[in-house]
Amino acid sequence: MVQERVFPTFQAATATVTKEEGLWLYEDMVLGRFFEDKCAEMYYRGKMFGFVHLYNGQEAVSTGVIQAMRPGEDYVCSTYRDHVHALCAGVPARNVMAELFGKETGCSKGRGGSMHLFSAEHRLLGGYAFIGEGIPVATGAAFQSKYRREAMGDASSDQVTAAFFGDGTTNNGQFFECLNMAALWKLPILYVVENNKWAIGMAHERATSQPEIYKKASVFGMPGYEVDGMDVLAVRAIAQEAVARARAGEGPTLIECLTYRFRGHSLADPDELRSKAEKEAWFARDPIKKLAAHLLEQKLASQDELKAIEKKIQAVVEEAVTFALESPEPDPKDLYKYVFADND
Ligand SMILES: Cc1ncc(C[n+]2csc(CCOP(=O)(O)OP(=O)(O)O)c2C)c(N)n1
Ligand SMILES: [Mg+2]
Repeated sequence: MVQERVFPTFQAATATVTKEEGLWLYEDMVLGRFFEDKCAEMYYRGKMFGFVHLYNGQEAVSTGVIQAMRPGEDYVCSTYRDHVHALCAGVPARNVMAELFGKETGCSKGRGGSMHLFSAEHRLLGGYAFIGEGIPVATGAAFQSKYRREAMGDASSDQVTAAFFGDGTTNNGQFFECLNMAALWKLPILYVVENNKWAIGMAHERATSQPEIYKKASVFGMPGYEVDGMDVLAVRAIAQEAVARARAGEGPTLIECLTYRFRGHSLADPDELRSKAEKEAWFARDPIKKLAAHLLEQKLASQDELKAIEKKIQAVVEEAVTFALESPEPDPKDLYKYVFADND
């Protein structure tokens, strides 16, 4: 039995969060949760095809990082577990849902599906089915921001990139190669590890010689942090510092968020390998409940305000389903459309 890691402590009371920010963080996480619960329902009703990987439990990571950036302007690069990153980046729920249904109105025009969400407009660089595939793409995006600014003299090119990926992925080569280059060239990027302890059915400690991933930053001369990934205020505080450093030209940061997925690896996974005790311990750390408790305790929100947000988001998700159901399928005559960059 492997010992649970001791969480770094974060004094939530010291986090300066205004009422407006607190409610926005809450709304953003509730959107992620409700959207995904609806995905599960729709998947089991046969409305989606292929693999669907949900993010339930990990919402504080996506919200904490992306809301510390300039969503829609800065770049976000995801994995196959990409729905919530897309929503946080500002892709409308209806276009994400339509994509999952394979419809023409989806953000990837119905050609991508769950694992390949993309939106140039929202600077979402994509979901990627191969693990680690997004890391070099994100590193390239960070390079172009710097190159435009420094080599081409475009002062407005100050965008920061966030690359999200899992614990298992940090054992792949791209992780090491890209961290090396990003540190060498001081690229404006956040490498965000969603350490949910598992890579499908492989426990992190069984596959990784040094399970404390943030420590790997030091060999590249890069700052590395571990953070309670179930606490959106803690994640946001670390991300704000990293974004400020990146924007100031001081280079990349590795952030290891300790988190947990509340469901199986994908909706096709019976989730029989993780113990009941482990799951229950992590369910008790639900990031949405944690933020709600903080907002209530600090008198930044009332129960009624939180309920009103939930009601509003429920309607957004219902509307997304109606939109997706009523949207047309791609036309077979357009099979070769969007294959090359000149079709948009
Ligand atoms: C290059 C590559 N190798 C293997 C796989 C099969 N695979 C899919 S998900 C996964 C585990 C990834 O775990 P982690 O990085 O921890 O992400 P999580 O699913 O926990 O978010 C693996 C090995 C893949 N998709 N791509
Ligand atoms: Mg994992």
